[in-house]
This record gives sequence, structure tokens and C-alpha cells, in this order.
Amino acid sequence: MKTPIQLQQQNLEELGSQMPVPIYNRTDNKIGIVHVGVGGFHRAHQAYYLHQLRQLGEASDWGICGIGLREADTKLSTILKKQDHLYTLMVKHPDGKIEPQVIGSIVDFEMGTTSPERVIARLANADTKIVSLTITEGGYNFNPTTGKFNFNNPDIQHELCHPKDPITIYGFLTAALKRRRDSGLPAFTILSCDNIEHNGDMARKMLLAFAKVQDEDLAKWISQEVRFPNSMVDRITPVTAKADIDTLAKNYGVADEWPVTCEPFIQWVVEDKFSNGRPPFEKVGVQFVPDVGPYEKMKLRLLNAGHSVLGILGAIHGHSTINACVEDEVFANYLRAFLDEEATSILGDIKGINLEDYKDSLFERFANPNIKDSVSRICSESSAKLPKFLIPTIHENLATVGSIKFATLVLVAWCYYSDKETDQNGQALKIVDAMRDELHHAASETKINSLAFLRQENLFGDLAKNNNFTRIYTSMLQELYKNNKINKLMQRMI
Ligand code: CS2
Repeated sequence: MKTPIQLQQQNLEELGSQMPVPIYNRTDNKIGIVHVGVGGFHRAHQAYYLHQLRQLGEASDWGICGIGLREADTKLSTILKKQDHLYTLMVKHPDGKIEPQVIGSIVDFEMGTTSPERVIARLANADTKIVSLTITEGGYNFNPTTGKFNFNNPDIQHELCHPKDPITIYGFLTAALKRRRDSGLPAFTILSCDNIEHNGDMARKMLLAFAKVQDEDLAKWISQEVRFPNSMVDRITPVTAKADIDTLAKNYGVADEWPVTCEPFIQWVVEDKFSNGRPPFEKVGVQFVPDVGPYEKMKLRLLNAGHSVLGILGAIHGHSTINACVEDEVFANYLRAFLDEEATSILGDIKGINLEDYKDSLFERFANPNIKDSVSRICSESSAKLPKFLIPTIHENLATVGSIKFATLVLVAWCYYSDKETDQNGQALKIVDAMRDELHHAASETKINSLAFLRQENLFGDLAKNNNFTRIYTSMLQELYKNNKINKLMQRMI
């Protein structure tokens, strides 16, 4: 094998014979977007949209500076620096075709853990017009049941006492917005791109809750000047595997230490309310609508919830990928039943969307065998995801006396998953969850009290007190704990 070419600006011309590369000038453009939480998803989604615009000769004032606020971001920061912030996006088609291309829209990166002042300065820079976020469902720091800001978080306590030493997104945003206000600069837009219903409204509510305690006047200025568009984002982006890095080196002669893989599908629906301008994203297919609510709800309650249904049930059954789950007829039928009987009825009509077609397309996307999206990625941080993707559907169906059984079995399986931490064949599960210990502790009391897992009110609300729910939950739980196979329980229900 020829030595692969290092992915770097100076090698772009040479790499251009292997795959499409940026044809725009990356050195003299302004940084108009600061993005917090650069993971695979941001690189496959927003950064890709921007890259497409720049390839068209547009948006030269909208370079992206990535920001990492967690130690764990150090690795990507180091790799991106080495690669002049270039990376390869490998779009994987269901027929096995891979379309790689080099993305150049990220032009800088700063770490809040080691260089907080540089991060604040970047956010407070006059060129910064949008601060976008993919800080994950858990990053918003609110109690899922009460919807209130969690002031007990020790990092939040720290930054409230030491505003000059921020740790979380809230400390950094208020420090930067204060600096902008004091120097007469306009505010930036805060654009949430996380899988949370009304994500922009949520970001606003949480930031204002924090800012009010820190500085009442600043909170007032933020509430008047900062716009928080809601947005619905979509592109399945699995965790990069070593095999992807090897494929790039072997088949395309490119040495990229952290490429991103994704499906061909991409969607972004945004409310057109920006404080300080925006790139002409509509030119590359972004939809601007007055109210994102119905689109967000559809995506979260069908796609994301669908993922969780397959993920949690699949994990304890022993499936390791999402495509393996939908290839299994029992799982596919079960998912369809959940979507049709429990998730669709609460959505109502959505302008321009045929929900039957949308659900069909989910099956095609989940079945992409080339993506190999892992069940463990889907199950990771379930304590932040299920209260947004699945549990509200149960509450809404309980209120209207709709069906709840398909979603309930997922909670039962989640209890088993958290208790045993193995699948039903005794294989250890890879559990990644900020609440892993609490979940395990609560679930392990199930033997003594069948409702023990549900007593975590911050996750489940008052489900433990709802007899219509607990009746179904308890009988399913007993079946599963008798070691009946999950697919047999599922089969009986469809
Ligand atoms: C997934 C999402 O994390 C999850 O559980 O459902 O990451 C999903 O792949 C994306 O939201 C797709 O847009």
C-alpha cells in the first residue's frame, strides 16, 4: 500500500484526485459561527451544509470555530488542529457505495477547559453572529419532569460564585454576552441543534434562569436581544469505526485520524428568527418555517423514539446493530405497531408531510446495512433521551386513553437492562449513561418492589402512581424477570 497522504490544507490539491475537496479560500474568511459540542453529528450536518454553501461561492463570512467544553473533546481538538480542521465525510449508501469528501467549513477550534479566555473572546468577537449548540439532551441541565433549571449541579454553583471562571455552556454564554453588551456589540443568535422539543425555547428558558441569578440586568438584555430559533435536525451519524479510518487510507490514500460516516439522508428545519443575520442556508436545502414544533415532535417521537425502541429491546435480545434489529421480523413489526398505534395518533396533521411515507422512510434508513449504527450508541445516555423521546408519548396516551403497551415494554426492558447490565444471554452490555449508578441501584430493587425503577420521578414523572400504567408495567415486568425471552413477549403483542 502506498503511504496515504496526510489530510492537510497543503495537500488538498493532491487529495483532489481522490475525492472532492474544498475549492474555497479557508484562510481569509471571518468566523461567523461558533459551534459548541463538535461531535460526528455537527460535522455530518451543519458543517456539511456550510461547506456546500462555500463550495457554491457563498457564505464567506461564516467560517465555523468549534468549541469543546469537556475534557473528552481534547482528542478531536488535537486531531483537527493537526489536520488544519479538515476532515473526511463518508456518506454510506445502502447498496454499499461510499461517497467520501473533504469538508473545510470548520476553520478553528478552542477548548474551554484549557483556554476559557480564548473561548469567551471568540464568542464576544464582533464577527461572531451565531452560536450553535449540539451539547446533547443532557447538556441543557434541566429536570425532565419539572422542566426547571438544575441549580444543584456543582459546576453551575461554581460558575455562579466565580463568573470569570466558566465551566458549562451557561457560564460561557453569559460571560460572552456580558462582554458584548458592555462594549456595545449586538447579541448573537443562539441556535440549538439538539434533539429536544422546542430546543430553542428550552435553551432560552435555561439561559435566562441561570443569568437571572447571576446578573438581573444582563438577563433582561439577553431576553430582549438574543433570538433562539427552534430547529429540527436529522442525519443518522454512527460512531466512527477503526475500519472507516482504514478504508480511507487503503482505498482512497487519505490519512484522516477521525473521519465521520453518515447516511445519505439529511434534513434541517429552522425558524427564521436570527438576531444578527444568517447564511443563505435555503440555497442548500435547509427549510425555514414559522413554527418548527410539529416537525420536531414528529422526528423525536418517530425516529428517535423508534431508535430507542429498537435499541433497548435489541440490546437485551443480543442484537448489536440497528439494521440487525429491523432485519428481524419481530422487531420490525413491533416497531411499526408502536409507531402506528402509539406514536402517530398524538402528532396530528403536519403541513406537507405524509406520516405514512415518513414512517416507511424510517424503515429504509434504519435498514441501511452499510451504516452499522450500533445499539450501544442508541442506548447511550438513555436517561437523557427516553424522557424526551418516549416517556411523553406514554403520558399523552394515558391522558387520552390511547394504547401504551408497546412503549411500556421498552421501559420494562430498560429496567432489566439497568439492573442486570447484561443481555438475556448473559453477555455484558456496554452501558454509557451519566445516571448509570442511580439507574442500576433503582432497578436492582425491582425484586423487592416491582415499581422501584419507576420511583425515579425526575425520569418518569408520576407513572408509578398511575394504576392504568403500573398494571401493564408490572405484569410485563414479571414476565421478563421470569426470563421469558424479550422477542417472545414482543411477538405475543403484535
Ligand atoms: C439517535 C440519534 O442518539 C440517538 O438515540 O436517535 O442520534 C439519531 O440518530 C439522530 O437524531 C438522527 O438525526
